[in-house]
Amino acid sequence: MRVAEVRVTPIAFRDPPLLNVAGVHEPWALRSIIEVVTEGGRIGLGESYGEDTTLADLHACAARLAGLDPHDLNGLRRIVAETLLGQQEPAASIPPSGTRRVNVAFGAFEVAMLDLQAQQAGLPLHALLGGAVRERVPYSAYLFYKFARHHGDPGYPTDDWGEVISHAQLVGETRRMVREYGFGSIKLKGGVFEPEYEIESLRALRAAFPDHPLRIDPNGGWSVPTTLRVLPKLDGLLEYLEDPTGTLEEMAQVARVASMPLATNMVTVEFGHVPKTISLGAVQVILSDHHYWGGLRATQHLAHLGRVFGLGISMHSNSHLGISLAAMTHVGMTLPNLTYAADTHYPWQEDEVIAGGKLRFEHGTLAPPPGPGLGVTLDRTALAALHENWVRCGIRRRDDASEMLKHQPDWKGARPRF
Ligand code: GKR
Ligand code: MG
Repeated sequence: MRVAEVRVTPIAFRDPPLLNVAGVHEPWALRSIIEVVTEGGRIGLGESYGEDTTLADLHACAARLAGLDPHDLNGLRRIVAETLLGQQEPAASIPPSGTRRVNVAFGAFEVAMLDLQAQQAGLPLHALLGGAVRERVPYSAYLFYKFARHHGDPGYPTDDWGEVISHAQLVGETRRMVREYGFGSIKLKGGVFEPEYEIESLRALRAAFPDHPLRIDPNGGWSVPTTLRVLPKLDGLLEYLEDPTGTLEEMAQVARVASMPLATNMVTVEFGHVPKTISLGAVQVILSDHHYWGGLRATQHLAHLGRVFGLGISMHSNSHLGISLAAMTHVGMTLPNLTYAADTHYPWQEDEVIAGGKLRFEHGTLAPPPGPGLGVTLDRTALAALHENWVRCGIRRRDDASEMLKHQPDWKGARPRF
């Protein structure tokens, strides 16, 4: 089996006006769809970021992949590193930082090549990855405060979630998400309002959902003094506190006094960050993400390191479609220490690029689509329409801050915000 051609298609899909520390989601979220086509006409799929910088990297690498055996993942890594860094990565050790760009591009193609390997073997991807330790992967309800509508006319109907700013509105959003998807745990995207307000929201959620584990993620929006001030109010309320502060050192200061585990997808984001994370005792849970940790095998390596160092493992998400969700689910099935329900933005996305439409959760969990490989194929009509969105929307880089300034011209985005 040899690669004949690699196609990278930028797409844009509808995204609701979800609030976070950086501002508000724009009307269109960007993504790239990767197709690795073999000489025999088999197609392996991947999904990654759609920002112009990532697209440039993916296109540059894609042009050099013809002739590669999809089993040769070391060969893939070599080509990606040579293309993006102009040289090989050091063999002896992983640098303390700076591998993210290579990891992102490698991860995008690695998923597609693993899809091909598994298709050829006639195995579901989780079997190729070593076998399932669970039949289904649990996901959490990912709550956002949100505006009722986008600023201006995005050219499509307003979403039907309405405004979510008050505690009652947030409880309503959660009730709908739990009713429709069956999620058994809850994550609140924080860093939007004063921490005390968001903690009141958590209390309202606790009252409405007494048995659901809760998390809050201010995305580094709180200073250390602010976090230390509000920590006692969070005692007994959270299964983990995600990225309250913005640096490893700050997380370590918080961790020394926090009663709950600290989780991150912001301060430990490459293997080179792991030694310092451990020596500082900065976090207790790492949110893995195959899109930037370097693919599905890297996700398994990270989970294994978690076992070595006694760290919990969960999964991070950005706005994404079904190829990413299928990949997350396959790898999640193979991680013995996936000790927390994974994040997913999927309920917020109405568009889809895979044939058969949206994947369906049961009791807050997902099993991958049946069949060899990832189990998903492309809906070509949808792909063309989503690509057309990308051509027309003009957004080439996510910019939540500029979008927020359209709603609130006096909004201040400096971090820490509180
Ligand atoms: O989609 O607004 C968002 C999130 O804030 C996202 O950008 C984060 O990367 O979900 C993510 C997180 O857990 O930090
Ligand atoms: Mg996070």
